Amino acid sequence: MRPVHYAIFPALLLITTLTPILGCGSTQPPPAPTPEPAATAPAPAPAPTPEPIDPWVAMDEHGLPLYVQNRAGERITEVQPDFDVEQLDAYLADPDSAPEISGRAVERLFDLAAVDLAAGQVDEAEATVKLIRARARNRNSAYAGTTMLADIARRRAGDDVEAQKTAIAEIFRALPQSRFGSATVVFQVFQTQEQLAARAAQTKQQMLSLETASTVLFFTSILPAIVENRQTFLDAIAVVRTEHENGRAPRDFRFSTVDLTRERGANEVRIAVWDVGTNAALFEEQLFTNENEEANGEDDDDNGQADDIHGLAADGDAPNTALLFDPGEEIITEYGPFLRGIMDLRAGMASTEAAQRVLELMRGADSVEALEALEVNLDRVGEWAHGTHVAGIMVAGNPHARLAIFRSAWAGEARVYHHRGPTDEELAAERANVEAIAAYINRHEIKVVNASLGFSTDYVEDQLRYEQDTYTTPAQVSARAAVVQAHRRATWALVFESCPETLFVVAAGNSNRDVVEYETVSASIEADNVIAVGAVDRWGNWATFTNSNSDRVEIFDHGVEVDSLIPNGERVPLSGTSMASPNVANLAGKMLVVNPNLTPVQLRTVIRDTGDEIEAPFTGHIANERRAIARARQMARRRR
Ligand SMILES: [Ca+2]
Ligand SMILES: [Ca+2]
Repeated sequence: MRPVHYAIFPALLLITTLTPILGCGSTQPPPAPTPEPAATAPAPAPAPTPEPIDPWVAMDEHGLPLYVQNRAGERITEVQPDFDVEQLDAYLADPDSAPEISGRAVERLFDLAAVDLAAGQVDEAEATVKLIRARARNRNSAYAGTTMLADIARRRAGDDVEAQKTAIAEIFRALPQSRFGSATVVFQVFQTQEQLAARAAQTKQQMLSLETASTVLFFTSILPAIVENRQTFLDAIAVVRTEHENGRAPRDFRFSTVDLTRERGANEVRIAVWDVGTNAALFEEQLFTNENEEANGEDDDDNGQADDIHGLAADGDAPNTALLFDPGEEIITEYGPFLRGIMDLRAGMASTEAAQRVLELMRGADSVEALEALEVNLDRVGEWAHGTHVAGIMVAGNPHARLAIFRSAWAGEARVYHHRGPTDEELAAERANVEAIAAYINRHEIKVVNASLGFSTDYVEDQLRYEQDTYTTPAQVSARAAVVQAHRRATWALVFESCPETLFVVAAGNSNRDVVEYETVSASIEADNVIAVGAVDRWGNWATFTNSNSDRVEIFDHGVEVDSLIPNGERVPLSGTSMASPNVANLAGKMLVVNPNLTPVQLRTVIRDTGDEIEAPFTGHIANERRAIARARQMARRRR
């Protein structure tokens, strides 16, 4: 089945879930920071006469799978020419004969498996999932497709419910415990047929394309059988969960942390959180302060920014003193208690208690309108809390850090760009905001910046498909999304290049994808002063949601249920690469406290070289604070 956290919560896919992007540019250097790319919106369609027929109407129970099957086959050839679709039967019979499969080809193979399953061809569907598990380049995919395998097992078990339960449990038992929670997602999320119908209807508001058609297929032909037998699945899951609880727990990874509170002769280090808003009041003791600026509405230090005392609010209209996004008292009161569950769901972890409470809430929203209104409000709460949580992780155990805050409201796309893409004017405004932040970083010599935000072409495409008055074909959607993404890529490359003395620590993203294949911005941008950070769970394995790439994502840190502050001063454990990244930024800040002369390249090299290697089948290193800080001290002594 498709990566569920991607398919299930399109509107919850925020900056914390860097959804993937189009094309494959692994060997291309990031484009030079140039002026605006030629952003040509496709010409609007001529006024149609007579009234055009909605293409979705032709997609009945026969048309839809046929459409998906044909398009998916074509797409595989397009995205991975060395995967010969004509040879699919041979690959299914002998997975070792297939080439390693790219992420985009995996997505489309899941489409083909869904078509088979919808037609009752369980053997073919099963073989396809097994091919993916064996040959997907992304090692997290070695555990993919559990939902589909479980439903196949149920179908084969016949009509006896006990036999079905036993068969399903067998599938879940085969998973490592660390994969269990995410594999059970789909059974936890969808609870009524009305919900499925609402999702399908929502998708049909978008343009017909392979992506939207396969989503509708999923909601109309795969999930109804699962929802119908939901209790059987839940019972089977409960059996395996009990076995886990009673069995020997896998050993926790020991994350190394260092507290510099008692450090003698410590140097102050300036760091910054670049996010969707942070409650500065919680960090009063250690805020960076621009001494040449006062809160008087005027630009006292003559840098073009009024009242930029503790940072910049780069969202176009908020004053620089409003560093926290405020969704309003009412929304915080009503939806604040759901924060942890919101973040769990964004990371695809639906089986937690917190996520279950959100899902309970969503169960009540069985119309498209109700669902969307709810999701927007949940998103707002996520944005209210996100930056503060990240900042809390950045400064933990380091009272010598001085924190500057950058607030970028445009990064929270689900709120700002809901069912539409950014206009050229908005992209230009983003660029101007980002340039102002880069100038601030240089002017005030900020040494470490954490950016737990990112952009993907796929996400932009998904929103553009709602703009059917402007974009009338999938090719037009792709072309416009590519322009948007190229613009943002150039923007971030410009930041990295223009601040060479600063280390940027960026989140790899939560889409369980390869950042290079999907051209995730900014994690896929290669620059000496950037570290892209992936997330590991408590056991030190790749988190089920983490993005990856064996070259570009070398460093991982704890990113599942990481405890930190939210704006009202409470502490809440949240999950995402957004939480892993500030753990590494925290370490870089501490290294500069003991050795202020380290360059961004030295910081990056030491963090990588002193890390703990992650066990196969995964790649990369987990940052080790104790060893990295010891090495930083050693290098300072050598210098003396
Ligand atoms: Ca100023
Ligand atoms: Ca002022």
